[in-house]
Amino acid sequence: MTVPTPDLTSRRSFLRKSAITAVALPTAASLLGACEGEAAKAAPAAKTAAAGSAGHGAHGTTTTSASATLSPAAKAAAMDEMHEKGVKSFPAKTAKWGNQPMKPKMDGKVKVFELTCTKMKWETEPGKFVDAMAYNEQVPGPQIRVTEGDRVRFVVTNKMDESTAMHYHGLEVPNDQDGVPFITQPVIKPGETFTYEFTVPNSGSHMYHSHHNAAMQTSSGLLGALIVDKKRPPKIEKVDIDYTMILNDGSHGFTLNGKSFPATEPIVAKLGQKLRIRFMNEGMQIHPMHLHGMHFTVIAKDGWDQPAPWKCDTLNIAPGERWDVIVNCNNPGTWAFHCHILSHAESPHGMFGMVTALIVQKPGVA
Ligand SMILES: [Cu+2]
Repeated sequence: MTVPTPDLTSRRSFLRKSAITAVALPTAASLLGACEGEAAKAAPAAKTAAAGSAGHGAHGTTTTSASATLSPAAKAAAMDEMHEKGVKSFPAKTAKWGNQPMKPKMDGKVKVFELTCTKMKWETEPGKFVDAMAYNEQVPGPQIRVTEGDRVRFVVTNKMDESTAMHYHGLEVPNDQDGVPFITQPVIKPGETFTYEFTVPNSGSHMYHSHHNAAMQTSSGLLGALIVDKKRPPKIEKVDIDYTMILNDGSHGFTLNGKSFPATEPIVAKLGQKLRIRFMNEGMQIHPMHLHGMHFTVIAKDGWDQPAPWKCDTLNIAPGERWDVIVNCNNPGTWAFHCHILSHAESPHGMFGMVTALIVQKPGVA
């Protein structure tokens, strides 16, 4: 995928060049500490923020003997260089994507989804491997898409060393299929398989996730999108691009679909296309998602149609919520798209975490 190079100001470029020639600037990373190499760029900030500190401002404040002697202009240039390096590396390559569409096996008219839970390492950004719990070795788990009225069966096998259970968040299933240990079912112990089966009752953007030791299991990756199409979708739902964005904020740091900037996935649209975004928050914090250059038209909350579509450019996604929005991609360019709790998106070392871009391509661009 080709991504247009972001438009950097000539002033920043001048500062960087002049600092390098005038004061023989060492690498920005060595000056501000901690950031050796491509991989470590945003990791310290993400780690700090994930640990519950304010995040922003926690890094880059350590004065080394080298940086103490720098002029203010050189310090500014060093900071700019790190920010530029992060942006230029977007979208950075990592080992594997989660949230991949899953095709069911058919048993007569029943759609069967087999999901296996394992512990594994997951690369959230280049070189940063975190401890994950995953369905079918994906974080988020495979994207499951069915239609209202479908008969579905979920066969969940636990190959982890702790128990689990699976809940269908947003679906109005029969009580004994709700997936809450000791309320509606026993736990699925290590080595066991549990089968859920029901007729999909309501449409919309929903989720499946662990409901056992969930603050740990869900933040570690036992989650996925469960999209239920209407039998007869209304005109407003006829779109060119249907994109699901799952937010998370636990032990993996601040992630969009299991990845942190600059390893997040850009959304690429052609000028004039209609884009649907399904926001889903599987984390434990709120995330006001903000798109530059174009507004959202909000059409559904938690899978339920809004009485009338309404417009905004910053939409707060609380834990457990799903919001469906339409974006008319009528403004060409590469547009920043990020959480507006800024400590979830940027540190003195540059952008990290919940940042991606919507790229609206002019006609003729491949
Ligand atoms: Cu946020």
